[in-house]
Order: sequence, then C-alpha cells, then structure tokens
Amino acid sequence: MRHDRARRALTVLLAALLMPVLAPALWSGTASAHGSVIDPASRNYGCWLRWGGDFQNPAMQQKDPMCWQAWQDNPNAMWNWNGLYRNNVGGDHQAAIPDGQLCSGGRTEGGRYRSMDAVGPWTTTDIGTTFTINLYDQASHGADYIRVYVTRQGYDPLTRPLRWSDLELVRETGRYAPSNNYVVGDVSAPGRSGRHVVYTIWQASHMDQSYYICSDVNFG
Ligand SMILES: [Cu+2]
Repeated sequence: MRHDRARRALTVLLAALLMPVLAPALWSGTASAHGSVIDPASRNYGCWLRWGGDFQNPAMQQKDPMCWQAWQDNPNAMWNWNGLYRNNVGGDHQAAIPDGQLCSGGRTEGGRYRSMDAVGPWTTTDIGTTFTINLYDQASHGADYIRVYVTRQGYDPLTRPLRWSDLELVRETGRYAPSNNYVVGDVSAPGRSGRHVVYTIWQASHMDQSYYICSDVNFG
C-alpha cells in the first residue's frame, strides 16, 4: 500500500514538473494557425461560420446539404478550416492537385478535406463580376502571391467535379507583407452569371506552403 501511494505521489510530481514542458507542445497544435478566404467564404470556413455552433442540427440536411455531408464526413475539416494547405509543392500546383480534388488540396492531410470536393448545391455568396477577395491569415505568413481563378461560363458546379481546365486565371498578385488580412481588390471575371466557383491559391512566404481554396459564388 505504502509503495502504491509513493508511486502515485511520484506520478503527480512528474506531471507537475512536465506540465510546463508539455503544455507549449500541446498548445502549438492550435497556435500554428493558418488561414483561408473568408469572403467570399471558402467551403469549410462557410460551413464552420454557419454551423460551427450547431453542427449536429438535423435541419442542416435540408438547409445546407453540402455542409451537412461535410460535417458528417469529418468535423475536423471545419474546425481546421484554416489548415487546407500542402507543403513543398514547389510551385507546380497542377502536378500536385489532380482534377476532381481541387477543393481538398489533392486530399491533403490524409484526406481530411475530401468532403470539399463533393459536387452539389454548396451555399453561395452573391458577388458582381468585379469583386474583392478577403483572405484571413491568422499566422501572418505573408504571401509570395495570391492567384484567383474563376470557373468558365458554362461549367456546372451542381453536376461536374472541378477540373483545372474548368478554371480561368483572372488575377495573380505580387507579394503581401505579413499581416492578418490580405485584400485582393478589383478582381474581374467578365461574362459570368449564376453559380460559379472562385478558386484561390495562396502561396505563403514563411515556407513553401500553398493553400487551395474553393469559394462558391453567384454572379448576380
Ligand atoms: Cu500556416
């Protein structure tokens, strides 16, 4: 008995000693935040924003079915809405991301974001044919460049998986100094109407880290 008690005391002591060592390691999981396009909202940021406080509500199945399937597939795709990136792509995004997997970053992070590739009625943001991209960078990584693509008129996001050939590059920016908010203004996508996908590639500056972000929009 005495031996057990001594061992328990030792365990508590060790835990107390290790806490300052372990706590920062645990904390770094959330502290190494990243970012996403928050307007027009990316798929997983939008699902997190609309349903993060109520993600088990069965009403979502009718009101926001693509978010429903995403939450059912893996809630971590929403909790980690800022973590949809690949490291060390070396700038060859088309080689790293196969057709049909553009919105999951080529099923990055072990496929955590695969539900983002699902085809169907994602909730859209209304925009005009000249619009602004707001990218939120929690970690102040900076940007080497931000590329904005828009699907070609005629592409139907309700029935077709997204392929590179569906996209038109409409804007590539220069560098952004590290900050929390990057605004890409006056992005122009003439001739568009109705439902489309805006595809943003954010090339971060702190290392070779590339973000692949699908935002569903409605050109009014
Ligand atoms: Cu990051």
